[in-house]
Amino acid sequence: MSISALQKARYEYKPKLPAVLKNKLDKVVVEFGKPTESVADQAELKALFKNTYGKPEALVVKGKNENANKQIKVGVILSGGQAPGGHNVIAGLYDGIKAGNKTSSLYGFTGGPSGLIECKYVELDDKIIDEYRNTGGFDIIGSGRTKIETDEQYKASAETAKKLALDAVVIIGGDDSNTNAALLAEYFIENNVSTRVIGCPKTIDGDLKNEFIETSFGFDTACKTYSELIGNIERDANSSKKYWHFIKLMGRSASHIALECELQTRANICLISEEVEAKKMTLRQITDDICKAVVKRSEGAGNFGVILIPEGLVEFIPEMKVLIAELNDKMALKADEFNALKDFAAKKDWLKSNLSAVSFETFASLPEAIAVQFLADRDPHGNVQVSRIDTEKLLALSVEARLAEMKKEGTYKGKFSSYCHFFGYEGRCAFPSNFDADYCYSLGVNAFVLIASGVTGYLSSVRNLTAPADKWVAGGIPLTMMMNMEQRHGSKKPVIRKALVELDGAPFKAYAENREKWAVETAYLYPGAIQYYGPSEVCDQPTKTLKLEQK
Ligand code: FBP
Repeated sequence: MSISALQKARYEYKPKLPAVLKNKLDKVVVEFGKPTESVADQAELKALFKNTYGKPEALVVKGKNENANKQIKVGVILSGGQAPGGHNVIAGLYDGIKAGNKTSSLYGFTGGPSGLIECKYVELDDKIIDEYRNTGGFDIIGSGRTKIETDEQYKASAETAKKLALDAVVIIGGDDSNTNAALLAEYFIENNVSTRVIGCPKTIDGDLKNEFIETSFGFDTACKTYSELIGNIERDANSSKKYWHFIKLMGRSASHIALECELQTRANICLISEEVEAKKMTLRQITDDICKAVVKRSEGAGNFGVILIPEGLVEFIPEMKVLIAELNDKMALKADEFNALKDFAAKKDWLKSNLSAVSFETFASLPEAIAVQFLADRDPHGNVQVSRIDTEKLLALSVEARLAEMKKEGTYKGKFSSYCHFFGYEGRCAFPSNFDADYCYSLGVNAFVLIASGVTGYLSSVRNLTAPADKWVAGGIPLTMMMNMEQRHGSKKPVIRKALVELDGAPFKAYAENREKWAVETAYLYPGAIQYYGPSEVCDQPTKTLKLEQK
């Protein structure tokens, strides 16, 4: 196999670990804290998770662990969208398992959760693991978005667990996948399956976080990759001074990626979905705000600029939010009827009699090319696939139309020419930054410690992440602690609550304090490419979001 020079060098990189995980793993145990409660809907969740609700927090500390050297069998699943560092979680888990007992086995379920359901797996060995250390991607075993939700799927998962005599399954995933991990842990206990279930917090979106999960892995690398590209575009825009760039950034509902990239690059405008929702801003108001900045810059800096747009924005614009919620419900409840409709015209007709008048009006006001995207297939969790809606184009068209009106009115004299970009897939499989490489490897080793401690229904947690890795704190957080009840597929379901951008949080405030200046002046920052080798202040820094949150 031919490999790049960087890949070869990254194979040799030794991820940094928290001090406690550098001990021999039979010399660490977990210490339990107080029982926990879910973030909301305690009674409903307690009833649904009879065996796993309310478990105590776990902290990894020094101590003698007699179980660490037992021979065990563990299965691992990569679930959902790719995030840099997934391979290192598996490498850390593998190294932990083998350090405990060389005859223990790690099975990688292929293609995501469906691998567990269909019992499709590969046994991971030194050769496979060594080929993927410190590399991006999920190609070691592949990923998938199958949700384990039907009785048959639960039964099949239990059969696989029993057939392979698994001591544990580790699910590496985001909020939805870890919700699945919680349900599976409960199902296994309820059905006398001894396999334990441990989750790992993955998602570039950065929305799986709380007091104990400071960040999900992949967010750091993805944001740094996008910020490099945004910085390059800013320099290009500032050189030619003739284009406005509308850049949509992945992140699903949460605007964490857009906000982090804004702090790293100081683009002229960064829309924050959570603020749009809080201020109930309509598409027209958002358009007017952008136009104000375009006009001001046309009178000073020039006819150019850069705008960052979180991919979930449409879901937060009040009229669009109502429309999407109605579409989600109707498309789920009358799926057969909807799926039988032949073309867009037939679907529009059907919507006229199935949506409220207001929502139908909103739908009809969208350019057809964009309206079609609102009707695309939902993901297996029932969410609209926001990455498929060209919000950046919707905004660019809307701004262009408004500026044309303003020109007629004589309130705008500049020239407006726009380019649209969408950065998402570009950042999900980058070589993990040192931060993500270290964090992920630690999460993997820590997952083994949790397994060896006999817990189930826990999320591997490594925190104190703005300190040097040596000072990171390892532990486990009960999955039910992060859950509440939400409307999904037309009914209420237990789910891990998404952490959206907090408008009174330090990262948003850092932007809000500067945004008027950054909109009008050209205050761009050019972060450049991720550096893997060199001084620590260049190579090992966590995100600005994390630093501001932990100040
Ligand atoms: P996860 O939530 O599974 O981590 O996925 C994150 C994400 O990259 C989102 O930012 C994006 O909306 C979505 O995946 C795209 O999904 P897909 O990979 O199926 O196109």
